[in-house]
Amino acid sequence: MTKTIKITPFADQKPGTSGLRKKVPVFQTPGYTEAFIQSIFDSLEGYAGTTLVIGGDGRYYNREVIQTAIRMAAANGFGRVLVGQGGILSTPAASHLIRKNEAFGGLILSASHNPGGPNEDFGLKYNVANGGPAPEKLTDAIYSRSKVIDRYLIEDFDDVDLDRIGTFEAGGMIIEVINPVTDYAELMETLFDFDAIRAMIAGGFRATFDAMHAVTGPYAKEILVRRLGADPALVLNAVPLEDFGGHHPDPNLVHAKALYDTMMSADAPDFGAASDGDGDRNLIIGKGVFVNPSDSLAMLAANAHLAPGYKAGLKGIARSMPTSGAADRVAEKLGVEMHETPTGWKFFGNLLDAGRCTICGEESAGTGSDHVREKDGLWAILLWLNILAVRRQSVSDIVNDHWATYGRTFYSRHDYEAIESEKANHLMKALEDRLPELPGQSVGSLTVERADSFTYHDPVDGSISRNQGLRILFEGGARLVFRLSGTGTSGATLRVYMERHEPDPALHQQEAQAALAPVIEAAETLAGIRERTGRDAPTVIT
Ligand code: G16
Repeated sequence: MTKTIKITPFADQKPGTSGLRKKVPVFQTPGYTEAFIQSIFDSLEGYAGTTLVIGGDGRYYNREVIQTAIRMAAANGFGRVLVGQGGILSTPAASHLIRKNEAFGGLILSASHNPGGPNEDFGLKYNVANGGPAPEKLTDAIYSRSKVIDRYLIEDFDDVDLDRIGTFEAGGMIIEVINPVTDYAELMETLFDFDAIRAMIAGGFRATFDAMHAVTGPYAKEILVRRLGADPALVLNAVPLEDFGGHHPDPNLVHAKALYDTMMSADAPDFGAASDGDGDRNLIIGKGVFVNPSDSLAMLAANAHLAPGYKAGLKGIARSMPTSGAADRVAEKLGVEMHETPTGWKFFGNLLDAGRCTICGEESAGTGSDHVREKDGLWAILLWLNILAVRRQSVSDIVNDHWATYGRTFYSRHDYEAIESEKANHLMKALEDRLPELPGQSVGSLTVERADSFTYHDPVDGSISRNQGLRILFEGGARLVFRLSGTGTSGATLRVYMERHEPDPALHQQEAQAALAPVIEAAETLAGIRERTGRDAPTVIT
């Protein structure tokens, strides 16, 4: 029976860079989760009788919200839901399922790389029929609706057994509990040369993967171990846990330090990789060499034609604005379009749908292609493996060769996490106010050429997104970007992105922080980070 439950709206349901992310106790506030889900449904049109995909990264509270979402989908008139067994679906697998089944959309329950547990983070986002995150127009509509919503609809039936694969009927709706891995693994087989990768591994190539106790464990076991023959002992932390074993499932050099240390040791495997909470991010480390995500995007784009799914070449490349310009040089050489979008995978959707780009990437450890409409951690790892199998060179050789061809773009991001929102806003405002007077000014050894607040004009639908980060471009091509993260759940996170291109191969082996020292100094001089935030050093340097 459908029940209509009265509620008072919540003022804080504004989706961020990737859906709504809050602490678990906030989502547990009576009516909170329901109000947000109903605001999503109320912002959609024409879904009666259609299919909705539901799944999450397995974090604490995942199962409870999935039961609520299923009951609400039934009450609101969906005809069928597809839900991953155990409530599990990686974000790219969910994107693929939406596309493959021509679903109306999907609810993805994840706070990505943020920690999980009773007092940690939870998240909820809606993906549209192309499999990608809801565009800004829709997230704005959801937020507007959430401010006035006064009721939600829910069916009254027993919990669905999420652990049993099968088809059930409840509340007038079909519920299919499906294997979360099978369809995704099949898609990967169509894109990559599994025989070549299998032969490389059989020949003694050692690949290790850290699933960080997050969603990719089952995917890695099926694809890397069962289908490609990788040593199961080298697939680490493969059991998804509600609290990710107490760690941050964030594949960076801080939270995947054990993997990094292994890869820097004398008897390191040939290839090391990790993914995040919901399986859309990737970390790539060769023996003795970390590949920064901006470089990884450029290297994957330059070599993608070596994999069967991309042998026809690329239609174009897209990157988020704060991502380094390394990929631009590849696009130029290939003679294909290059697009610069705001941070957030949702901005790639239109370009991919319109066939304006094939590969996209972000500095925040995300790379993907037009096979789905999300970034895809295992996809990036498999593309690297495919390239390694064809080129028969080490990661380090491929990296050095790329730099020799295109020059090296030194790149780093400094994060100042959980600073007071007011302080962060003041810092950004003060810097923005100064932008018009900066061109021509010297900052240490650098001279400002141009400074602006990034505005994106979507070439496909003409929409305009303003205030997407402050850019300071120096003569000679060095660049500094400031923006506030849209994914944190406590206070504000200031991100400062630095880059500098170095054409001379004799200077390519410098350490990134040293190579970027003048740009790092300029960041402090221009924004007064220490004084304004009270922080002496960044929380995380990547
Ligand atoms: C999300 C978005 C990405 C974005 C990243 C960081 O990733 O999907 O597009 O680059 O957040 O965003 P911010 O700098 O605003 O924190 P994920 O993996 O968290 O879903």
